[in-house]
Amino acid sequence: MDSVVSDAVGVTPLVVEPEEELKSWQTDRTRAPAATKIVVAGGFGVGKTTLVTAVSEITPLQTEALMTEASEATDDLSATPGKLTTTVAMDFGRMTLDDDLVLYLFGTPGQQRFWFMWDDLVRGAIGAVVLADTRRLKDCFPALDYFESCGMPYVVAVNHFDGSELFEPQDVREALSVPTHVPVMIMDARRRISVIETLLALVAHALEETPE
Ligand SMILES: Nc1nc2c(ncn2[C@@H]2O[C@H](COP(=O)(O)OP(=O)(O)OP(=O)(O)O)[C@@H](O)[C@H]2O)c(=O)[nH]1
Ligand SMILES: [Mg+2]
Repeated sequence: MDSVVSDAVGVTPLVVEPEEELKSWQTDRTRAPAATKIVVAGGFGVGKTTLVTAVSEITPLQTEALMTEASEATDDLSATPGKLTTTVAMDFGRMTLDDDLVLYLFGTPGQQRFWFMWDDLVRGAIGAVVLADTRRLKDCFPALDYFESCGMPYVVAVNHFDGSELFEPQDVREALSVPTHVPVMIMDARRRISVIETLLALVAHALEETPE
């Protein structure tokens, strides 16, 4: 029988749940999980919010606003005709990579008029995923330039949209002039496994670049 605690008349009795079995890493203080911050950047509508949503183990924080006819001239929706909203501040999600490593994912807003927020969003991050779409490669140049100039480790992740031509990572590397030490991969922002592979590549790369 569940034990019931009630010490005052009229107070709803508390049902004490049997104690959840704690895992070793939850009790071993020397193995407290390291929390790290990762930024997901890239051009407008490339799939940043989709990536954070696909992999987050908590309900992601989203700041989506409906797109209206007023932005037709500014925001090119030809590559993503089904897109109805845009991120106006940030996406936030959490992903536990293993017992020792928790990633906090911060998706940036893609529209140029919100780029001023990047400086705040990247503060304290260990690295960034720069998402690219091969149909509009130039849209990721501002993000590449940004992380190159601030010296933050990054990987280039090509979010392959169905129906678009599939390129080899080497072709993308050459087209974007990405240095050889920076990982370039083809992935699908909708698929959790694919996103995890991308995040693992970023963490490994960030550790190589800044081992301490
Ligand atoms: N087919 C396909 N559609 C995708 C993929 N990734 C995202 N989408 C769709 O593309 C659109 C853009 O996705 P978002 O995740 O909102 O893009 P975003 O980069 O966060 O956009 P902004 O925040 O407005 O810059 C949405 O309609 C998604 O459903 C993909 O890998 N394949
Ligand atoms: Mg978004």
